[in-house]
Amino acid sequence: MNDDQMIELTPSNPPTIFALSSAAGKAGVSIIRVSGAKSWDSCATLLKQAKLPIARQTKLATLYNPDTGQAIDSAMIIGFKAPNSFTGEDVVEYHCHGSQAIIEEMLEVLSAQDGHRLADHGEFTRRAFQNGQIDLSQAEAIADLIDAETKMQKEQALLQMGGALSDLYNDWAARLTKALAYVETIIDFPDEDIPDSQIAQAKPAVKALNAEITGYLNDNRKGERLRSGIQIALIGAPNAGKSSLINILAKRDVAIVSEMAGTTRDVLEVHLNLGGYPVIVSDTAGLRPSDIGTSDQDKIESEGMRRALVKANEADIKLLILDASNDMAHKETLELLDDNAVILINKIDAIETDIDLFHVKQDVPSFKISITQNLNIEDFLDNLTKIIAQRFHVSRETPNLTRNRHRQHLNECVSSIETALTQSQPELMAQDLRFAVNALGRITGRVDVEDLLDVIFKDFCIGK
Ligand SMILES: Nc1nc2c(ncn2[C@@H]2O[C@H](COP(=O)(O)OP(=O)(O)OP(=O)(O)O)[C@@H](O)[C@H]2O)c(=O)[nH]1
Ligand SMILES: [Mg+2]
Repeated sequence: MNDDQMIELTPSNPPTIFALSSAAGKAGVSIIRVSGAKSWDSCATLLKQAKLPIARQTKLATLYNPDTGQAIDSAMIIGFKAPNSFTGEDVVEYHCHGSQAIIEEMLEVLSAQDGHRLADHGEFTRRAFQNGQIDLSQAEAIADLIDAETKMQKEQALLQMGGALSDLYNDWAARLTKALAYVETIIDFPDEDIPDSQIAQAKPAVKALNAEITGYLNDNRKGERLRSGIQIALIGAPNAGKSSLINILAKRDVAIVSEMAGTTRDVLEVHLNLGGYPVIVSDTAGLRPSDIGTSDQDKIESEGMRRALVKANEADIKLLILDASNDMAHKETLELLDDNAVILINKIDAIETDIDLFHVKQDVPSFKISITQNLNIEDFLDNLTKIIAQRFHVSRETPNLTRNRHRQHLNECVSSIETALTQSQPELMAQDLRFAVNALGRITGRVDVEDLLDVIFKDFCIGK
């Protein structure tokens, strides 16, 4: 675009944007997307004499470089008329052969077209939001869907993109607005025959809603965990078999295994897909009594143990590994027993008689395995997947909160509701309820969020 083609960047006259929307590099097909008021004009230029495609119908045609008159490619073209497109604007997509030369020439030709410029990160999705095609939580879900590496990450993103979280937030906002309207009636008609107890009557619905939102907030961040990976820490005495287990899980020798106690010193992480759930398994240093000595080696081991304990505390699931052939009641390991623990009794091949778990809380899931002899490993993994599925499942009925941004606004909402509930003056209660509704509106973008947009869309790729 040269200077005399520069167009004003106002919301009413946004430039037409274009980008390679499929992945860069050689491919069977590459898709170049153009969105904006002039997208059909550039299509006419590229088609030369040929007729434009009918909206929403594909057309196979030769695309020409208007400068050279030479063919660029034979491509499939599909066009959309505003507002019936992803961005809500006129859109034309070119499905070209996925060659570097074709992509480069297409982008070069498009950049020379009147009012066209290369799209910024996430700009197509941003326009879809700004044109009311989707709300902000749906826009975020598009980024998650593209980033999804496992089935459950994909399901969570798909539900959110389909509006599961939007519906939830909008329902909460509608219920709050109803309560607000009720309180405002009291303000608007102070002289009418509305008893003071009316304000008391508005409170139960607001209280119930507060409890519901708080319930969602106390969800152990399972939606965020699903996005980033569920943390599983392998914890146990030296030589219990932690590194042997991580190697089996990773299906490769990621960690050194040896009969020398204290082999692992640092935390080693492996990313896995367990039954569709993304998990990050950490191998850690074996735990021993803390007064192990003051030599340099002891200091390194102490630091390893400190890191192991940090991992254990951060983990969503702690796999406490006990050695059936050695100290089954290993104190430092069993001290970490809590609701997040799963017990693994390893090396059952090395003992003659069966063992019981008299020293362990009954309600903690426990499994007896032998890693080296491959005994019960599959059964253990199936059950571990079930435990994960139970805690991190994805459902439309109770969609997971997936971002800290949502959580922050929900916390603002809850604190405004709590203040509202303490107010005896209807005016003050109404004001707090309005704050609470606005906090919800900022999640979906119904309330002014211009300041948030740059932050939200900067993580998107160009072309999304
Ligand atoms: N008999 C038997 N030996 C096992 C089993 N699993 C692991 N081992 C052996 O136990 C020893 C210690 O295994 P590692 O996996 O290095 O143990 P670790 O818990 O990582 O030990 P540290 O890194 O020192 O904390 C190795 O010699 C393994 O081959 C098992 O199921 N049965
Ligand atoms: Mg180890």
